[in-house]
Amino acid sequence: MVENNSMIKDKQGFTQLNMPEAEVYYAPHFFTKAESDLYLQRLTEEVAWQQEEIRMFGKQLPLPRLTAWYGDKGYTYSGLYNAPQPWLPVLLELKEKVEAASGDKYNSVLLNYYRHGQDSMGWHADDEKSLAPGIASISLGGERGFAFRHRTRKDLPPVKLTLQHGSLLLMQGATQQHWHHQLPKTSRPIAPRINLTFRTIVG
Ligand SMILES: O=C(O)CCC(=O)C(=O)O
Repeated sequence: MVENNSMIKDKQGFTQLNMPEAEVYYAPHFFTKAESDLYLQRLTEEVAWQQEEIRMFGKQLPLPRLTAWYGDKGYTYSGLYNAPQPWLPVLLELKEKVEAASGDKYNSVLLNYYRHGQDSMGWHADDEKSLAPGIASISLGGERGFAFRHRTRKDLPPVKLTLQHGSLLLMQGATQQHWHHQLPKTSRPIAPRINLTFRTIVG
């Protein structure tokens, strides 16, 4: 569900969000309910989830979510180096499906496991020089709010959506240069959620 946005284009079940200087497409039912339930179960069981820590305010703090990094190349974000683990069959299957839908090719995937509503991801852009602009984001499990805000144009309202079980969000073009995004905490009781962002590390 897209809250305060008009649909400006439809391609293969995708709605393009009305965001200047961005190319963002959302398909709420990219996977069927049965497929989504099965992928959620497989990923919960098969992925080597880790509790990473980051240094903030002079302290080592646990990230408010579990993470895992798979693919051909390692990746550094928030000062954390993620050594790649070899692709699991289930991840290669998902990679093929999102590549066919987006027209992009990916060589790695970051997985996030949000155990409850207090797990979250703060405002950021995936704009590292080592990343190609196209990112494909799959959501499985408890539905969570997600928001974009323009990095400099304060006249533009934030764009909010609910990321549904089995949905696919494509962030392409100049999106990361001009917009930040976040997955805020919620006080609602909420089922665990898995997010996969397929990415391309260049160089
Ligand atoms: O869990 C989400 O939907 C957000 C993930 C995200 O922003 C990221 O991995 O950069």
